[in-house]
Amino acid sequence: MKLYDFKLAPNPRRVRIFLAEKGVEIPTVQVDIAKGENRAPAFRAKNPLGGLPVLELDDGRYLCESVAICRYFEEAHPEPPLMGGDAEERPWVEMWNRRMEIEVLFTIAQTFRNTHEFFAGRIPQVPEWGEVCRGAATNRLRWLDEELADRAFIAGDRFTIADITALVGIDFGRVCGIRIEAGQKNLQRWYETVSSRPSAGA
Ligand SMILES: N[C@@H](CCC(=O)N[C@@H](CS)C(=O)NCC(=O)O)C(=O)O
Repeated sequence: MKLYDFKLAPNPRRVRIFLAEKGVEIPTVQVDIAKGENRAPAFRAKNPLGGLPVLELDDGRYLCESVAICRYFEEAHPEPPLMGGDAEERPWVEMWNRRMEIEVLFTIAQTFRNTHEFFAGRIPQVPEWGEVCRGAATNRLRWLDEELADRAFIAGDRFTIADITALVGIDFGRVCGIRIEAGQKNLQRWYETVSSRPSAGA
């Protein structure tokens, strides 16, 4: 088993943090997005969409999508539960993780993809759409600050995959100038808590 990874990209970091929280170590292979290695035929044979991360299983299959890869490890290593400990908790963690994906990570990633020179010439960029996404991401961080007024973590009173998704999204926001604003005390408190976990270094 091995994980196709790129150290600088947020989605592979989601899986690395998840694995660190589980205490699971697997070999990784760096696929350099900056050099376009993820778009080369050798990698597209593994994932035709060219996205990272990809988990190569021992039977030769390639599991794509960060959350699917996390699910694989949640099932194989249930402790500590990061996707909900029981039937009552799982739908809530799923709801919050979806929200962190769609409302935070996606809007920040779309801002980057549509406005940053890194992607110029690599993908069709629509800067106006990037700015719409920047506004949405900024609003979503304000919303998240309000949500975190009465609980420690995104999905409740314990750390879950939803915190991982929000953390990688917010950290990635640096590359396109999206930051936690002064005065967002709940979000800042949460950020300091999750960033101080050893897994955040993954
Ligand atoms: N929904 C996918 C997204 C995969 C994805 O877009 N990964 C980014 C890195 S964060 C990527 O490979 N970008 C390079 C590209 O699109 O060329 C997942 O969660 O794994």
